[in-house]
Amino acid sequence: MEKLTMAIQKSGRLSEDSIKLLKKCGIRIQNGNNKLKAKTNGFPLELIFLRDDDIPQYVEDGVADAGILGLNEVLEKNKQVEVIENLGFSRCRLSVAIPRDMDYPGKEALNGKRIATSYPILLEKFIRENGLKAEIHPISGSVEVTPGLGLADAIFEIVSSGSTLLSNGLKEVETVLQSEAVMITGTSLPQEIQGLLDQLLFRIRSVQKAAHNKYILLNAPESKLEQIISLIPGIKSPTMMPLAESGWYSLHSVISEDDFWDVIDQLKAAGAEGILVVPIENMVT
Ligand code: PRT
Ligand code: ZN
Repeated sequence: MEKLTMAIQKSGRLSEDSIKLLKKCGIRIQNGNNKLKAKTNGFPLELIFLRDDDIPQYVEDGVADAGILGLNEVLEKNKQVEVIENLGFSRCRLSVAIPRDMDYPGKEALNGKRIATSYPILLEKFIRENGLKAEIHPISGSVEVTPGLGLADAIFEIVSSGSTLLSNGLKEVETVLQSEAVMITGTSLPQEIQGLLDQLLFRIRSVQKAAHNKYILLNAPESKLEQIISLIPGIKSPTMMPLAESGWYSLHSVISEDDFWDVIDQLKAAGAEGILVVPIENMVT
């Protein structure tokens, strides 16, 4: 039987969440992740464990049908691959940072400066698109220490909480890219593999939808039913069950995480009582 081959990061910031996502899709790894390859249970999927830098090349070459890695790395490597899904974890940004006490009237402050980075391709693009003249210093690792050591005037690096910048006396002045983990594939997959990938994507989207929604249960007085039901329309309409106490109903529905607190406030104001909100494991709609 055909199998989908997917490359994920061997060890690093993406590994755990990549495996966790697969697990939520009902996929378990058979023989641990310290080997190069692993079989899985629960889906016709084989995993290859690689450095994230190598994943785009393996996918372009067709050694792996798909891969999970940061968008920043996909764009830097610039291979013939397609980003087919945002996965919502490992969110970070790629930014320009300069010493805290350096003036920054605008991007032109970077003219004539030496910028250290482990993303030279993306930095070159940023410099070109903004018509700047700056010198790129490609280095790997510990980019943030280079201004302090006099090796660079500015840096172009991944920022997450900002604490590494802070502890190195740097300030973020330009956010060039918002990144998160994404799934990539080759540009033309065999039909059968594409079918498997679509099945896997269906599971991933169900898991993501579930993570964005909550199950809500509440008690509503009969006189306020119409108003309360309109606040929690759910997938089709809420479930409604009479309570033992006459004149009261229990309503069950699904609400989105985005307007969660607004809806709760409106429900309370409308007379809902005993509101319970619980996580949803999976959502197949
Ligand atoms: O060994 P391999 O090559 O596979 O791994 P790697 O060392 O290249 O990558 P890894 O595991 O460090 O990161 C993998 C991916 O995670 C990156 O490509 C990003 O897409 C994403 N990611 C999310 C991050 C961060 N957050 C992050 N904070 N990657 C790196 N950092 C580093 C950053 O380089 C900087 O030095 O953390 C520091 C900044 O963090 P804050 O929180 O102090 O701002
Ligand atoms: Zn890497």
